[in-house]
Amino acid sequence: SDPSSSRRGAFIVFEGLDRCGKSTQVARLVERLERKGDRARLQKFPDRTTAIGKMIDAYLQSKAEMDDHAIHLLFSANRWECANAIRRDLENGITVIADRYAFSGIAFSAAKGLPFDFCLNPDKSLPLPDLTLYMTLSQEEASSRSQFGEERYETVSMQSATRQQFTLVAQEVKNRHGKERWVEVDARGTIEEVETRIEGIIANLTSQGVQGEIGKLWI
Ligand code: NYM
Ligand code: MG
Repeated sequence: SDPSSSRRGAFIVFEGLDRCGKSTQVARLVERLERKGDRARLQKFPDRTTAIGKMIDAYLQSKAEMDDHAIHLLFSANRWECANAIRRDLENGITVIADRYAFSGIAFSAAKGLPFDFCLNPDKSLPLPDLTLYMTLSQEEASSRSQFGEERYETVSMQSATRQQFTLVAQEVKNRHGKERWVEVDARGTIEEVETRIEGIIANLTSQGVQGEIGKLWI
């Protein structure tokens, strides 16, 4: 019996407020893993390419209006339509790196005033991330980055309310799934500096994979 055969790919999620550098880091990470010969896949949320994703995209660009509950459920549905592919890839030994996940779903919707439990419930039993990296940056720095303010939610007041909700989400993850699954990363500094921090945190997960079954979120 070869113990390595029971290992699966790691499911790693990047979270944070808008313009904290997530997408840049996620893209560089997947590229770096592929260059090393590791199998890795980037999963963006929202995935704007699907039918549901196109509705979300129109909402975020203020080309469509929608009830807060309805758009919340669409963000969740957008994860559910990708859930089987994530599970399959992890089981096939592929590292899945997600740019946002259910944690953004709760934080942004709860920041608008929806009840926390309502925000959490639709994502129950989605694939559980093995690790979430929460990238932190002051609002002054995030606001000064190019393109801040382009989309819905990119206002200082909304980001500040979402930041508060993210602390509650972090607590919920640590309570329900263990402290080790949520790690904060300082997103200040150059792209290379942040990249080095991230690399140090995830090196073992990406090179060795994970033992054990894929967990279920919030279960
Ligand atoms: N967002 C993202 C939500 O409000 N709920 C969700 O479930 C997800 C995944 O969409 N401001 C928000 C956060 C962002 C916006 O994301 C678009 P991005 O990463 O800028 O494409
Ligand atoms: Mg954005």
